[in-house]
Amino acid sequence: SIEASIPEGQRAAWRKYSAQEFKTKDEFDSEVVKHIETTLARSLFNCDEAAAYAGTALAFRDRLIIEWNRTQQQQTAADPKRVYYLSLEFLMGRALDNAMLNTGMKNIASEGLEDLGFRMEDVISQERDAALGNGGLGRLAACFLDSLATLNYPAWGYALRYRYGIFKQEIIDGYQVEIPDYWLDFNPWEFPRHDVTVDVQFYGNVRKYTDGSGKQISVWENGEIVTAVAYDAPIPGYGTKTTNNLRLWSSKASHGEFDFTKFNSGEYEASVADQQRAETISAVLYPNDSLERGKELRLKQQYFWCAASLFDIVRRFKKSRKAWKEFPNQVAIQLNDTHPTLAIPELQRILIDQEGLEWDEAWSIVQKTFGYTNHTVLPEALEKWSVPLIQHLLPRHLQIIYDINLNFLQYVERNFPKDRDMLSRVSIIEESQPKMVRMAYLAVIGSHKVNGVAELHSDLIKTTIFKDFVKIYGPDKFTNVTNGITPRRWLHQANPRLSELIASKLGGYDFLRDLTQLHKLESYVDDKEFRKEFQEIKYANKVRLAKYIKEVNGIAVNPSSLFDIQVKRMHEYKRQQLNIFGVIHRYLELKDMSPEERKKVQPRVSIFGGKAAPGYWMAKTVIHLINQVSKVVNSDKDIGDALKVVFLEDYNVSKAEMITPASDISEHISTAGTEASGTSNMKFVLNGGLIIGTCDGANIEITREVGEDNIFLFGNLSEDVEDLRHHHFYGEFQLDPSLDRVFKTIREGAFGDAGQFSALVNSIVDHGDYYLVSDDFKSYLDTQKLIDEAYKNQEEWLTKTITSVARMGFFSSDRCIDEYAEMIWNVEPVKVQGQES
Ligand code: F58
Repeated sequence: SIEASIPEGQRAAWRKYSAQEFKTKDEFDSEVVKHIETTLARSLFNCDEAAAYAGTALAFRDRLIIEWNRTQQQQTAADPKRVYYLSLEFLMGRALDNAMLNTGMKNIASEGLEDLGFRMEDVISQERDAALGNGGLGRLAACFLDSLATLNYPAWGYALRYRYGIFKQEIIDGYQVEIPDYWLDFNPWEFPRHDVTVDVQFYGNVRKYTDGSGKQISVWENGEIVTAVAYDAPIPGYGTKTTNNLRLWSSKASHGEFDFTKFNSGEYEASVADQQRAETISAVLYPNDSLERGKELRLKQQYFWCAASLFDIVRRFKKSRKAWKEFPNQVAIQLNDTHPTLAIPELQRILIDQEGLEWDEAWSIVQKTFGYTNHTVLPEALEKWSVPLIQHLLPRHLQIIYDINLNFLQYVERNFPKDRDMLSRVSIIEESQPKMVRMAYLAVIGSHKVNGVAELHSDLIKTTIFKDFVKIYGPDKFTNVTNGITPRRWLHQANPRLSELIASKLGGYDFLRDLTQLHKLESYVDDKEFRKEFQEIKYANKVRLAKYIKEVNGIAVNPSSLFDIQVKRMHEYKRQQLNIFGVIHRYLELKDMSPEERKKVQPRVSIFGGKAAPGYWMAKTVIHLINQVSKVVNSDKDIGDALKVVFLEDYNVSKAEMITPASDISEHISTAGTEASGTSNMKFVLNGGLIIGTCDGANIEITREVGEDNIFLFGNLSEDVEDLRHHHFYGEFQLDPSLDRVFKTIREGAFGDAGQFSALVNSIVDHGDYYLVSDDFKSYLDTQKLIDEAYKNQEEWLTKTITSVARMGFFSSDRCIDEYAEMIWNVEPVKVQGQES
């Protein structure tokens, strides 16, 4: 063993002084004070909340790194098959609360902080979010890391260490303004590994020659080198000793700071420019949640990250000195969407150009190694890169992609000799001007499994974008893994009182590791005391949100109103416009009523939140309209509490933790067939809110689990979307009178300059209503009516919400990860032992 190589005396010294995890309140306090006084050079006399946060975070960071080290040592010794989750985005949010809860030390820390004169909540709220993601895709990756560690899977996440995460959103005069999110000022959760670096090549040319044995050799040379430096972030599991690793790559110039040769010869600016160009690669997260096409820097990010990660993975594999054919038995790589697809030609390149394997042998290893998760069927979001760009940036990879394509098309031709069109349909290369590489096809061809993220979505990809590939490979290559969410963050952390109430009935917190146990709550549906507490918790969560709204927006909302929430990225397919048109309709109806009638109406607060991609003009227009409606409605004396409209700025993970538990109704109202899954729908129901939704994404599985009586579904079905769009195209439709009235009101300038909203209205009236807002409007309004009525019967409402919570066990990301592990990765957990054992 490794231990035996170290003399006993040294071993004893190391063991004696080896770092220990704090176990008691006093030990915790001693760590915090030590960090405040030494690491931070502060004292009792100048310790503010920020310093208290820093001290606490550093104490927990030490603790995590002890467990991290132990985990890595034991996993190295066991040398099991590992999972590598490649995702350009990890929307982690805050880490401290999560670390405290997952290690089970939050109570001790709370008491400790109190001794030192601080309140836990204030300390927690000092932390900025790690916002390395756009939306659902990035947050899913973060939930998966939590589940992988909790379930003891030996797993690594790989991503980029962006200097700027998703922008901070400010609303100024009703418009979105983007502020850069520089988040690295103080980040106690990362460990720079200046000794773990990878040199990554770009540009250059390929030289071919034939070696002595007649073998064709390709050498990629004369390129530009950029160095990747690893930064590691520990990922603690809940109630386990496993602490996994998220490795983020940062780019820097390969010659260190700046090039002194150039500098000394007077090329001062050029030498600094080189350095900056290298650092630019990992500088910023692209803020588009539906694709930005063709930006060279984005492609550079993708390759930089794939190359560094694969080098790291291969390096780790090679330490075990196993034969190459063992690679897929040691390594499973999951591609989170097509962003890491270059990892496929990169692994092929390493195997044939550097390790000397034959093409076929290498390709079989590649296919067994990769799995690909698709998150969208929207055509505009499917990634394509121009052939000339790839040729320029990655000349060797383009050759390999062409060879992959050639082999694949030959295979298709042999098997489908009668279908000539098939070849051009499935070719990785789209014969356009310029030619394009279809990344999703490359990902399908290079993987052994392809999965969608909810049942409807997985069915849709098989019948639309990947239809031909189902014929070619058979249906078994395609599968479904319905998304899930971690109950640690989205119940225990976001809603501690509800978590505690559940624990009190279920005999402890085991349900946080096995969420299906929630079903036992059904026997408390009629328990008076339980119901009362459940209801009180919801109310308290609404009070907390109301306070926040008052503080930030200056709007007074009544916590007894029905809280109707739609928070997610702003996008036409998600249809926030449908929601706000519905709000305008409600406003007009209220205005029509007499004061007496108005009093009988169920009061409602419509709450919106979400960022628009900076260049997405239509999404920004919807934000503006919401804010304008908010201004008019909230200041209308006739309306009072009957309707309030709120736009919460800068929606992010930590805000979601406060907002989610406060909903009565949340909206998941995408055009059927467009939202792959959605995951906030799950979070809202798990926290005792009901949802209004279309038959789309995971809404369908949620309905199956909670029962049709406990969800408000409306709208057209995905199978009818094509026909409906056709009708619009031929002008065969009648605008619903209520929607017509809403549009008239907007056009009359009731919400400010009508010109600002004309394109939005026209997209529906004149330009085909691609997202079918008009087709679903009536059904949406009718369903909102039902909700008003249902909410008036608070007892029944409560029964619905409790029953729903009890039936949400399926949606844990733990279930999801176990499915990936079994169906796609073929990996087993490795139990990490504690210090004493
Ligand atoms: C989301 N995709 C889906 N993409 O829209 C959502 O239905 C699903 O629940 C979630 O993935 C998890 O499966 C998504 O968030 C992005 O943000 C990409 C960012 C990079 C550019 C392309 C979109």
